[in-house]
Amino acid sequence: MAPIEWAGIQQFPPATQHTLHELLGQLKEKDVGTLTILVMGKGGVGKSSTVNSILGERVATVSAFQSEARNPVMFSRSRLGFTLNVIDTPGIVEGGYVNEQALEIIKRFLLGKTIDVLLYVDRLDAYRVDNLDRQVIRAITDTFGKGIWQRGSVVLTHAQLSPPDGLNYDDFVAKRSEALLKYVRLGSGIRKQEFQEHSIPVVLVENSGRCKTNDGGEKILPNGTVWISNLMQIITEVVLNGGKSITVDQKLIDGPNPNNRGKFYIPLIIAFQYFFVVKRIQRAIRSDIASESSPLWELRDMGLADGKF
Ligand SMILES: Nc1nc2c(ncn2[C@@H]2O[C@H](COP(=O)(O)OP(=O)(O)OP(=O)(O)O)[C@@H](O)[C@H]2O)c(=O)[nH]1
Ligand SMILES: [Mg+2]
Repeated sequence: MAPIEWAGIQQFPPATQHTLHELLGQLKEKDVGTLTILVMGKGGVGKSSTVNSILGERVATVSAFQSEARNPVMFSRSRLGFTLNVIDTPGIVEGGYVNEQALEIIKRFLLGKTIDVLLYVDRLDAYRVDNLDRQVIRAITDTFGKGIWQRGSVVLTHAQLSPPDGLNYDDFVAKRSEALLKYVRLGSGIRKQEFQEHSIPVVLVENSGRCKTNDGGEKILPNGTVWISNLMQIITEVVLNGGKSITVDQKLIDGPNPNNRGKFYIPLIIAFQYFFVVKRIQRAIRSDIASESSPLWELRDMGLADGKF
């Protein structure tokens, strides 16, 4: 079934449409004819709203309250021979824990699909990162493998804000990004150096209808960034510069955790250590006992050294 025409693109101001067409052109030039974006994150952070903002259509269900939706939804649109797929997913945190069942449903939904970009969504106006963020990142990493982060970007919604404590906007954004990226690093288990070499972009988003606009009618952030164009630009860069797309196959679904494959050898290593190390120690102890003469420290400990120390 051919995807329906991307009508929403015409909702954007001319300048944004121009940028989007240019980016599609860049992708097609590199033989990328399909772009599949997976949107994930905790509940209520603005995932569905971001999907709607990207498409320029109100298709994903947005709710101010905890949504009942349990199933991912994929929206496919085509434009000039190019196919854009955006996958909205339910939040994967419930009652302070990662909901494994929700993850399982997402995995099964993705079977046979190829993810080109992961958008990990959170809010800019959250002032703390905690262990739960780390667990969410770990759950995503365990599901798709570390490689997903080479195709990942952190999206921060609610970006039209006045920072607290008199901080300036860019400093606030830098601080929040840094804090969150640290948890992405810890949760994904990517080594510090590798993480620095392949930095994960952070993109700001303001989904509210009350977002400020520039003279051309394009939505802008407090620092002047034209955010829809910027978001699509970063997504394009991630595709063109990043690692490999992630194809979700049966092996990824029921196979061992893709990051833990080497752990298969752990029992073998332990057995090896037992035979070669423990046995040798045992032999050494036995020969020690056989040689009878107790060392001075042993005599001392037994109170028999008679002041020889
Ligand atoms: N001001 C503002 N509100 C936003 C933004 N993004 C989302 N919202 C609001 O936040 C609430 C939750 O948004 P959703 O898009 O439904 O969030 P979600 O992550 O899809 O939520 P779940 O699917 O329940 O996990 C809604 O009331 C949105 O209108 C944003 O960038 N700015
Ligand atoms: Mg949603």
